[in-house]
Amino acid sequence: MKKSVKEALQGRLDSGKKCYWVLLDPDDFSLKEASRVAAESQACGANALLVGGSLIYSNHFDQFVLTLKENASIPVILFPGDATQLSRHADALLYLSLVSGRNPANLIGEHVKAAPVIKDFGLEPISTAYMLVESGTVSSVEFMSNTRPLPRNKPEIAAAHALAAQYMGMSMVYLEAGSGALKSVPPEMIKMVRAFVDIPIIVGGGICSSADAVEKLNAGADIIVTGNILRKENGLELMKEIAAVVQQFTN
Ligand code: 1GP
Repeated sequence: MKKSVKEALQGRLDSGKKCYWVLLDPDDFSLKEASRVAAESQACGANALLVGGSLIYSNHFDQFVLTLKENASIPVILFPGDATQLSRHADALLYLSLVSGRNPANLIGEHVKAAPVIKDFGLEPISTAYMLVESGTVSSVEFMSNTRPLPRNKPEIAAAHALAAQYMGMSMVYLEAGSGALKSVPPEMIKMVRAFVDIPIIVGGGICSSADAVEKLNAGADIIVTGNILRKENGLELMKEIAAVVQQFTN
């Protein structure tokens, strides 16, 4: 039987390897660009493609996901900002609870709306504790969710949130500085979360170089996410470098 996305991911992490995921916001790419970026991301060594955004105003979401599936064989995982960002063409979705905030819509409300659609589409939900970390400016997630991020110099608060999420049965923790963050998630915070939880830790937001990625991996991250670098002139080169250090990393 084919392994689920989560089983395949866990198998990779259990063998001591790390993962690199590339995030694509459907607003940033035409379908033609998406097909090229999907193939290039896979060629660079990305382990999965994430699709989503805090606010999406383009109307090609479903077709966008299908285009990625048609042009890459790595899993396409939804990273939805709300219950409207669903597609039957994806392999799985991060069933994100914004546990750093106290907005019931982002803790359970959108999940209730999405659940019957997820079942109907046969999508694999991966329950994920989404934790927004203060990063120097107001992020789209902060504004759209109307929640406050975790203070970046209080790793113990982040660790307590992550542990609570693990105790509640969530499968992964996502430490998020926000797309295009000026300051990425501090290593001290990743270290403390790592010391508290056994579940995989995803880190994203403001990671722009292989050195940034290595810093997060050394601190205990399992999965590195980048999005914005794709829009830089040398984005492809940066992606290759990040993919290389993630693939070669050993504890
Ligand atoms: C944002 O963590 C992701 O949700 C990626 O952030 O776009 O800054 O790489 P960047």
